Amino acid sequence: MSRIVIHVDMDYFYAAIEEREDPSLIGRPVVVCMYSGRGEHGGSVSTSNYTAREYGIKSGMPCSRAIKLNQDAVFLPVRKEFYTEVSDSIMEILRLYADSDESFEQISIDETFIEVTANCNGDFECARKLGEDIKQKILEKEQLTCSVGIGPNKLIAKMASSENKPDGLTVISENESSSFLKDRFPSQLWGVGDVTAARLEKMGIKTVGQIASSDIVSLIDVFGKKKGSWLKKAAQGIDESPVRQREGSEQIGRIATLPENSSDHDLIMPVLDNLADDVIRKAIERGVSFRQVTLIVITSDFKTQTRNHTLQRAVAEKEILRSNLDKLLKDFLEENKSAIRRIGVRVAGLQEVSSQTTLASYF
Ligand code: DCP
Ligand code: CA
Ligand code: CA
Repeated sequence: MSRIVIHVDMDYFYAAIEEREDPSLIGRPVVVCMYSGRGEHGGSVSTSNYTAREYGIKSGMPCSRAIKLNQDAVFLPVRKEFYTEVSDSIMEILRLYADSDESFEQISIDETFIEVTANCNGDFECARKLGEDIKQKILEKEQLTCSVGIGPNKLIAKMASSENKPDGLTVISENESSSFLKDRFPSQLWGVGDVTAARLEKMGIKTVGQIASSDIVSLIDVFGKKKGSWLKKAAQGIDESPVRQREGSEQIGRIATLPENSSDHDLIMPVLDNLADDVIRKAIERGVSFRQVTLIVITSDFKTQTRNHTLQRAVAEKEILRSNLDKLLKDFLEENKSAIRRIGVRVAGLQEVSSQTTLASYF
């Protein structure tokens, strides 16, 4: 059975959020800048929308240069906190598709690997449907587009997602991997940087296919054992690295089955209260506070839904958790008629509690 990994990358993320918040920006070149505070235009470009990219404006370039490329572009300062909140909500949506909590790997603010091997039983058509569903959910809930890549491992999934950007969906099955790779420049292989690309060029290697058919001994000669064997495998589309939860992206969660299916707030809340107690106890044990509160609901028809809320600051206080869950549950019950079967609590955005004073305020 083939492994199946989904890679999701949001399109022009910071700029897309700014467009969503202010639709009058749509159609104009938008540049999001990380201002350094030195001079009016000191700083570098975080990202730009696709209209601005047509003028050559790119991530990483000085903002002063971007202005020269297009004086009429809209320049906006980075709002990192806000983008992180949006990112958290997107991750909440994506998490539900993973085989398990451990098979979900967020690699940056707008990018994630999701292992769906078990969920799809190795069937790429099933994975394609999940990919379509992911795109639709993110669009519905966040009004943002993303590009999805699906492959037999992280390497292929990652490269597939940039194939049809923006708003793309590209599926590359195990059989298609080598033809997908073979005519590309070595620099396009995920993990090959400028230095490696230049060395390969010197060896007369111009395509990924040529790496794949190179003698491994000569690759190891030039790149050393580790990198040399990695190159040989990667060029053939082989990548065994697991999808795994990153440190700092952990969460604490508890879930329970109700004594009977119910849509009665007064009946459900005591169960939720106990779960919240457990979660707080665990957070205190681990010395962490949290910023994101999620209510998980599994209805009598076995559908899973979540509702989440991001707090102003990280806390680990029972009362705050309880009142947020209470509100999320009320909102849910107002919108939904089907009875609830299982209920759960999850907190994320965990932060180490460093100072004693903050710890004391737990109790
Ligand atoms: N970012 C940044 N500085 C960089 C690169 C990126 O601050 N040098 C931020 C802004 C981006 C976000 O990270 O919106 C995600 O980076 P990506 O490389 O995924 O770029 P985008 O999402 O902006 O565009 P694309 O549609 O090409 O993925
Ligand atoms: Ca992106
Ligand atoms: Ca990215």
